Amino acid sequence: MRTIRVAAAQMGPIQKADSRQAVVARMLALLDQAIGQGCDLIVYPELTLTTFFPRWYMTDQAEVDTWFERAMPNEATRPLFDKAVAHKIALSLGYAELTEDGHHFNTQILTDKAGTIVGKYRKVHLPGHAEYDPERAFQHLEKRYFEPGDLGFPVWRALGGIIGMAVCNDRRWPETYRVMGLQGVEMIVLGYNTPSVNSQKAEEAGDLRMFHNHLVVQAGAYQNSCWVVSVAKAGVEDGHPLIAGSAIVNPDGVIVAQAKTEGDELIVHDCDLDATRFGKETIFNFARHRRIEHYGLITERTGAIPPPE
Ligand code: CDT
Repeated sequence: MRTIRVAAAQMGPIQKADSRQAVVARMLALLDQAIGQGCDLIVYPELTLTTFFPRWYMTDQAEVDTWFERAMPNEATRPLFDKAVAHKIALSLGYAELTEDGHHFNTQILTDKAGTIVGKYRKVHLPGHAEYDPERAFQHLEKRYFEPGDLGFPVWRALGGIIGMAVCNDRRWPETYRVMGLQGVEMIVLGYNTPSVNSQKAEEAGDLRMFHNHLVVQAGAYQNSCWVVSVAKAGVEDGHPLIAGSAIVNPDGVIVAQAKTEGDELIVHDCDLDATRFGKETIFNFARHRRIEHYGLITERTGAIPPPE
């Protein structure tokens, strides 16, 4: 058995007015719980340190940049890294990254147990729109504030296994999992901020949105025979509700732990990485069964083109 004891650290809502320090205090409380339960890794959600600011339309780039981190760790997050190092627990968290040369990414990082950042992922599938959209019930301006990730879908040898990352909307795309699956990924950690309401379809049921949330991570886990740790920022942020439902999914696609609340909540599971072997060596033995001669359209074509009438 190669077991990683994982803590999925669901965060409740973060209001616009909340400081980074106040958020980190909440993260530290969850970290304390994870340490108390002997966890190897704690995973926090997408844009953990702030409210989901892409719902707000901004025209002043200086204001936009206040939501971004110029370094990681930085003054606000240093206590988190220090505590994690002191207790030998690895961290993964999402934040808005502003690079030294002025690029903006929706980023997730992975540290080892010594606090060294061993992996960085930048969100590839940016949902939403770039300009103010009066037709929507509320805005989702990720295409305005972020550039698409420029690092692909790498995986890293860490914590005795092969680990990859994704961010929110990435989880809805099978390509995300498969590119990591083709590198032998054994655990994918990801975070999300998913509105409880469809801004373009008010009648869409909340139950359906939760069904889709779980459907995609369960399918990704099963079809690539890997663990998926899927962590929400949840609850009502300045009047805007986000779904909860953080889950740890096993390589059979079964949810083995799930959050019960819409607040700060830790769920923990012992994930045996050797449990990924059976699926990878049988039904999803890629080398044996994949037929890449028929998959060309996946990378040649972006949008769907139906055949002529
Ligand atoms: N944060 C994020 O990627 N949220 C999306 C909602 C997109 S609605 C325009 C998600 O896939 O959950």
